[in-house]
Amino acid sequence: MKYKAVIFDLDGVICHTDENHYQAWKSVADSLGITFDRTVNDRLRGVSRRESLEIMLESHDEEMEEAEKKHWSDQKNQRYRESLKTLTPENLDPGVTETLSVVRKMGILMAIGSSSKNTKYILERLGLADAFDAISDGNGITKAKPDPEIFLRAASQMGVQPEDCLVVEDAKVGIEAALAAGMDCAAIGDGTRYGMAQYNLDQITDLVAILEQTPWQSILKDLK
Ligand code: B16
Ligand code: MG
Repeated sequence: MKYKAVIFDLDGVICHTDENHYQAWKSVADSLGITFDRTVNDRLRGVSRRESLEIMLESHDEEMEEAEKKHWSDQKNQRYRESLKTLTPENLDPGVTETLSVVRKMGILMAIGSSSKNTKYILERLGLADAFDAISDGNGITKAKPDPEIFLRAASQMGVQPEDCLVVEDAKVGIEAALAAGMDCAAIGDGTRYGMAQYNLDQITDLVAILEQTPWQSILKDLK
């Protein structure tokens, strides 16, 4: 096997909570009278909550005090958490369940590498609390994506080298973080627009064919 471990991003890869993030930011933007659309939202993918607020405020005319920034950042999280209450294992795409099960059977380690501080709560709601060998999330990190810290921490928790890991990401900053960590990356969704990752996935189940490649097959592919 070319890879010993797969590190999955959470929002936008394992589940559709990227849409919940969008709706929560949209509702905060509406409260503030700020224009906010899906194009701006794509810039928030993988970015920390605080940095997301700063990006959203780019089109706000008035300067905002620190205390007010904290208030709106907390508001966004409250509205986001409220929307997560309806999340159940039924919300998992069958392709995700199938992929996790096949990768597990292949003997490849699996981790989550997410910027979100809500990672563990979401995994619990989806019935995936024990599905991964390591969880590296937005809690306790010093630098968010595109810094490689989240992914390097996941590799270290699994006891594997960065070059043995494949990251699955939907965010530009997430792909940058994977490459900066010295890992290969498979982009999915919005992430496929940037032409930066080693692989582009049409759907999560496409991952299996990549993992089944022997090192020799991948050398041939690189030569083509
Ligand atoms: P939270 P990922 C990221 O998760 C989201 O893509 C990004 O939109 C969000 O701002 C960030 O988590 C922080 O999330 O507010 O829940 O701590 O894509 O890295 O799994
Ligand atoms: Mg994501």
